[in-house]
Amino acid sequence: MTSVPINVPGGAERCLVMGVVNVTPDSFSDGGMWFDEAAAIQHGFELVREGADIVDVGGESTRPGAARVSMDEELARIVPVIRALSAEGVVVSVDTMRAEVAKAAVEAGARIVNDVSGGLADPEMPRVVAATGVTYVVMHWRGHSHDMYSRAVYADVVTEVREELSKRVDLVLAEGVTPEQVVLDPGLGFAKNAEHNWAVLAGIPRLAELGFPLLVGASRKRFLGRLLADPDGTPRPFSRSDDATLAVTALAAHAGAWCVRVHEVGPNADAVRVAAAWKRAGAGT
Ligand code: PMM
Repeated sequence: MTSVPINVPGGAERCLVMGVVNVTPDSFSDGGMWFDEAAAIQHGFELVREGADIVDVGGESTRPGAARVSMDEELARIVPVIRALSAEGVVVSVDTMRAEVAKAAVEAGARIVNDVSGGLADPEMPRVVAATGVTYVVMHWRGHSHDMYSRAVYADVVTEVREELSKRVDLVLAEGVTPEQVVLDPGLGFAKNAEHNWAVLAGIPRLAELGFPLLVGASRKRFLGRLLADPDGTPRPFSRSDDATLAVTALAAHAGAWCVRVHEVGPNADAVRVAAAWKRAGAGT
């Protein structure tokens, strides 16, 4: 089993694009749209046609305030989708915090475990990832969604996210995960308010100093809607914040992100190519 899909086509020259398939009735940005199995599978293939290097399949919403789903429900939602996409050669990542779900997903063909809790929600997760040898996205996380904003307290958010991620890396490596398997993610919006998210984005070069590929998930998040609020303060709905997502994608790719996790793949795939061309020109190649 290959580990970090840095080798997926184009990965060396440009930031990768991870398209999102939320097989949930209640995700923040696309809840309900791909809840039906056939619709989810079709959407995954559509994202690949639009330029996704990776398709991230999740069965549990992590939107602020979300309640947890049972493991059986999570498995039933995602395993058939992962199996169908993987069977056709799609690089699939599974968005889950549960070790047993990760194991079943890898058995169904997933090549990346995207654990928004970075191994904190289920202590078995690093061992399962170590045993399977797949890529492991370790995201910065301070607690489950139902009360994560109470944990959004930082003196220096970039320094603290960096230190906390570094501790998670030490722990997962101690459990047998290899450094080549690890991708880090600062977890935009997870126990972070808008100001924290902007600081984290500006801090990408400092987070990259940890020496691992970085995944950035800004797509359609609330901090973009807040930035683009009407004069009366009404936040821009996520459905009209895709252009702002694109701007973040271009800037994050230029700052050195390894991959961006997005809902609208086509325009973001264009944006990472723009950033790559800009970088190449700057490097004189
Ligand atoms: N964000 C969401 C879900 N999964 N995974 C990673 N690695 N990084 C993220 O930022 C992230 C994630 C929540 O977004 P959605 O519900 O709109 O998909």
